[in-house]
Amino acid sequence: MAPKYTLHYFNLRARGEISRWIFKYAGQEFEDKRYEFSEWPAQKPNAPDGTLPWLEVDGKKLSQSMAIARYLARTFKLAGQNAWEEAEVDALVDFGIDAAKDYGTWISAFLAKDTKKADEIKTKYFGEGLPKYLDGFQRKLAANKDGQGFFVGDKPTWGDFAIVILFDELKRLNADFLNAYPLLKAHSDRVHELKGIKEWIAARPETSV
Ligand SMILES: N[C@@H](CCC(=O)N[C@@H](CS)C(=O)NCC(=O)O)C(=O)O
Repeated sequence: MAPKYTLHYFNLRARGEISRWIFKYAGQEFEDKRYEFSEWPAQKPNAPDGTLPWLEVDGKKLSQSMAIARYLARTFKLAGQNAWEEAEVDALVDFGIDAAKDYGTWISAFLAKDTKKADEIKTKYFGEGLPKYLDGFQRKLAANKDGQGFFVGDKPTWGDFAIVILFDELKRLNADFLNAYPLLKAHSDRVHELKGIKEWIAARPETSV
């Protein structure tokens, strides 16, 4: 019998969204369990690391968003076709985490309602911090099939999902930031059109992050 999957997370995209895209692209049923912040204190003791997200697979519990996404990607053949491709995908995902570092700083300043500081960090991020990563992403993409396909190999991987999800979040702050990167922009469009992903983007709950 197929395993039963439940993804426990807040009602946010944030650290839960890569795993949701993997399920949707794989056409795998799962329970998308979303907690309100007020429900969390009572739920916290059930989470293996005391944090969200966590994944339940037939009663077994797995914590840590990236371990969960990597496990699902391996399970549904979205992690790369061999050990080298898997490593390239992991490197791509980690590069995405590096690229997002200052974004987290911006969010913290914003949540602390220090809007002046948030604006300063945001301007610096899009003007100085992010471009070197965008150059790097475009270089990686261009090195595979002239940038006309996906980042690694000849089909989508969870690395493509991780980067497009990051870019979608950044677009909410600065709609035009990909204009100078036509290959990356076309890649995002390609991923958004994938079966399962397109329907999910249209149907998912609207949330702040
Ligand atoms: N490294 C962990 C971080 C998990 C994390 O900090 N989750 C936040 C929500 S995004 C959380 O659980 N906050 C509530 C708490 O720590 O009690 C992961 O990637 O899963």
